[in-house]
Amino acid sequence: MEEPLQEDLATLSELNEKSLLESLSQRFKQDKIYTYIGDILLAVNPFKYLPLYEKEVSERYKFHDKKALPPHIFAVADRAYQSMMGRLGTGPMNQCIVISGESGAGKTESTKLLLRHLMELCRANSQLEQQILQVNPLLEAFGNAQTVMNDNSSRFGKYIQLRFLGTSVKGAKINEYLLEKSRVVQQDEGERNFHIFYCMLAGICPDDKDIYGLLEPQQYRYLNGTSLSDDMVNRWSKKYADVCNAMDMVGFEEQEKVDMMTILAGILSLGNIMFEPGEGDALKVTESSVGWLKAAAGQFGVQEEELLKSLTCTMSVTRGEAIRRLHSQQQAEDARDSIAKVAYGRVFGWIVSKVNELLAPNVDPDVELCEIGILDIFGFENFAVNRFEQLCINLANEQLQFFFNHHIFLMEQREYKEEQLDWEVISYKDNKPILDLFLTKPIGILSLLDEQSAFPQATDRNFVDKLNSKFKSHPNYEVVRSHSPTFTVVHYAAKVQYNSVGFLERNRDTIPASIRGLFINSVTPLLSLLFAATISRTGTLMARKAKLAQIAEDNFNSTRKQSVGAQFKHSLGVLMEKMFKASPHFIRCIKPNRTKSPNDLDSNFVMDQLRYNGLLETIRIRRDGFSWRPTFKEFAERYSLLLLKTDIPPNRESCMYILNNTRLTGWTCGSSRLFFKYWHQAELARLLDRLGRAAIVIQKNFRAEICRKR
Ligand code: AOV
Ligand code: MG
Repeated sequence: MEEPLQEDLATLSELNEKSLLESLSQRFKQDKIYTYIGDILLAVNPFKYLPLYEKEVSERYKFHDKKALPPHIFAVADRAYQSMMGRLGTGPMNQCIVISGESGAGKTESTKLLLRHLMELCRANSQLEQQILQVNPLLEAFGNAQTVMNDNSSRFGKYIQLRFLGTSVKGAKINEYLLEKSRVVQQDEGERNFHIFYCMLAGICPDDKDIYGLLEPQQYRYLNGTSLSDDMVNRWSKKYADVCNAMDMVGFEEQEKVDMMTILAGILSLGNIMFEPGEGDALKVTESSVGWLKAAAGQFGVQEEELLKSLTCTMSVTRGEAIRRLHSQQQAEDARDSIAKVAYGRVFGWIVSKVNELLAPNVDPDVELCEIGILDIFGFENFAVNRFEQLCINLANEQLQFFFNHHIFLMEQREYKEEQLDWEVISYKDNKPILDLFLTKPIGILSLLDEQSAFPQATDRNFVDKLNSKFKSHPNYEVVRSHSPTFTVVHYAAKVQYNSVGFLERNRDTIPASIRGLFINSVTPLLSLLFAATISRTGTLMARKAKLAQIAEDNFNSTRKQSVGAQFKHSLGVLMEKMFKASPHFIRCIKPNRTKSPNDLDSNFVMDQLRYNGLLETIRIRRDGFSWRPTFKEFAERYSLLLLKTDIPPNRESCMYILNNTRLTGWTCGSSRLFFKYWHQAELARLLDRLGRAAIVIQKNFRAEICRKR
């Protein structure tokens, strides 16, 4: 007979790296991809379809008893929902579900499953719930792309906040973080542009294709000459239908969709424009790209000469005099690429702000809503070449690891100490020094980058020299001796070598005023709106655009002058603050192998992830520690019901009295609070529930009695 497999690793009697790996890989072999560590869920990506998410399964996990069913992602959604409503341990409060794991580990799939189950829990099948579910395909089309690590890799981070009133969902809000815009103009070997381009080219009907002026994918430089096989055409065109459907469901207007597609077509044409020396110092477009210039100008709704001007020269005003500076070939190509990036970035930002506008809760502003947030960021990345984007992505992952450590190890053990519990300290790998290396002012990587970005003459090499001189003895920094300007950061997950070429430019991310001017005057309403937003304060906007511009401005304005790094740091800070105030639920995704294959668990690769995630220590603290620590007051107020009383003093004695009545074991008592194991919350909820049911029976009998007497 087979030995039963441990569903909760916090109950492993023998605990070491080997036994942990053994348990996980045995479970994986039987397609048991979910495992608990106390209240934390481990999810190993199966890379194949598993019949785990059918409607019946979802039904079974609704308001279920955790112990009665195998570990599941639906159980996490269920617990967050129950906790939000105050049915578990605490009063009603905001929740956040934090999903982590490296690129391709399964965070985005998990997010979708969580959303689905949460919508099931709300029971009703209203339009709003359908809209919320349709947001994902839409955002994925525009924000995901194939990378060497993941065929559907998120190239932006998102925090989805579901807003509830009582048990029903009233709206949602999405915060997005740092879309990897550079992908629009350049992809490395084995990688692709954002999905939407292929969807559009494969799925659009021939008539529309003519209207938008679209050609075959292999003709576009920004798509790296990719041609689509029949199979791919089928897949992508189905996706295109989904995207169109999602836009309709969420509530995009026809004209908006047309504008958006036209802008995307314009970006593709723009990418094909090449330059060569013309008369004197001036540049001209090559003969073969004259057509592309015409096409791009048409698609962007601007004058061909104006577009050419903004590509080939920069206008500036010095002492009241307009000065024209001609571009070099390189500068013209950079201008072309930066127009493409900024246009795409703004379309994406606009989609998100539009979604938020459409999903905003329609309730009185005074009504307080409860929230469940789901964080799905881009996972840790280590490519052959790592750029500014990877630096930001990996910083976000450090921040998340810090959040995890803080909750699981730091806060918990700090309370043991404060309350003088007899406790043998569990040490963990603290990544605070790495966060400091990035974020400290005035000498952290990001502030040094800002400092250098402010000098027009500084180079990417200067920046690395600065880093080398400041951090050469930092334990998480390594100087690299190389011709190219590179440096290494020893991250919590792995050592990553960054190539700083383009760091300054990407951090500045400025758009030349002439480009802004060009697009504001576009006859494509959406394009004009997207660029008008940033100058609306000068009052140059037409009244018709004012409201729309305000919406867009909310989205862009705060970000106008700051560098990309500073802005990212700020938004991470705001996110963390929000998450620290909520009650967290953790899902740790594990990638079983590097090759995206099913039925293959690479022990060394998985062990690495278990180690850098600190999972052994996590199991130890969940096994031996007390993850739920209410104060005497919190506990007495909530559980005095168990004594069928509500008016007992909220002190230690009352708590003892209540607890001694329950036959619960394994808890302990500090000087101002109680210390419970992770499973106690559910047991107490069960007791309350039973009592509730008993009360109903008593009431029924009582009523029956009265009826009989009458
Ligand atoms: P990620 O979000 O963690 O990576 P995804 O959620 O996109 O990773 O998962 C990568 C791929 O793994 C998916 O496209 C699926 O093919 C497969 N997969 C993940 N979870 C499951 C599951 N539960 N069942 C079946 N297949 C699954 V990144 O976004 O790259 O960090 O930036
Ligand atoms: Mg993802």
